[in-house]
Amino acid sequence: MSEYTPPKVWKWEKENGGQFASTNRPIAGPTHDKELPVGKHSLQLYSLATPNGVKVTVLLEELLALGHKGAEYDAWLIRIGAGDQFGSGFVAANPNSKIPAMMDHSVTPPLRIFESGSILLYLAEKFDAFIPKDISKRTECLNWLFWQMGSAPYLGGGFGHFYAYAPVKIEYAIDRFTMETKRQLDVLERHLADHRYMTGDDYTIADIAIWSWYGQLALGRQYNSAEFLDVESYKNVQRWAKEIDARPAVKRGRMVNKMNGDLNMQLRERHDASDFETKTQDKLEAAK
Ligand SMILES: N[C@@H](CCC(=O)N[C@@H](CS)C(=O)NCC(=O)O)C(=O)O
Repeated sequence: MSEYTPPKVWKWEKENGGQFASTNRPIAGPTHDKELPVGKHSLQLYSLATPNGVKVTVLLEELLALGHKGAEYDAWLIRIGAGDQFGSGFVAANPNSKIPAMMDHSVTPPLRIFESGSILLYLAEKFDAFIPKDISKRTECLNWLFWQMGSAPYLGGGFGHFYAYAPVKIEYAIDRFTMETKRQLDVLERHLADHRYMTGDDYTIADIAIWSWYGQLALGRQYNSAEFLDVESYKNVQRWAKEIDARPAVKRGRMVNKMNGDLNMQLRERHDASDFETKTQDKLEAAK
């Protein structure tokens, strides 16, 4: 391994290489003026179908499936590879410049909600759904929701980054984050051995948050790493991940703001429930 001696003061002198290098900056704030579009519904989502984005669209589709008409939403595409998250309108909605961000226009002035965990909690409380009422179950739901928020950066920013995206394969970094990712999968494996869902019998925002990252990892959809991590060996995680994956609202939620994969699974923007039938990318391209 080549040695690197850090200078006394770090300076931003070059792109660090690897995927996403062009959007990485050591400073916050907007890079350009651009207002966010606003559609017809109260809830306006600005996102992309990464695991953090999918959490929110799955919950919105679940709320709609339960009959909560107020959960109708417009989902606008934020192309993070193109730097849309640094537009002035997006930064006003989320000063952290990361998807997902949401605006609720049903309150005056419109309310901004950022951080996917905060958005899940906001929607669950707003519609009184997918969050237990009983204090002990509710606390357990929030325990696992915050567990996901604190743990996934080791999976995504650690394991995913060094295994799949970094310009060089560094054994030390891959070992360290593989160890942690497998430990986290084992935390879930042990818990799900005697719980159908994360908080027991009820499917909650904790499942939605954790499934989007760890469920999809177990189903082989992240970083081309299924064999490397031996995801099949986590039997309870597999059972839980497949059960959630089969929910129609989860299938719809995965399609929203999706930019890659099968064209019939990409609904790049969603403004109406009928868009799933008429505006997937295969149909839009066939109509050109
Ligand atoms: N803790 C944040 C993380 C959000 C996040 O990391 N979003 C990524 C995509 S999954 C992003 O927008 N990256 C763009 C960038 O870093 O410039 C949340 O859960 O909302």
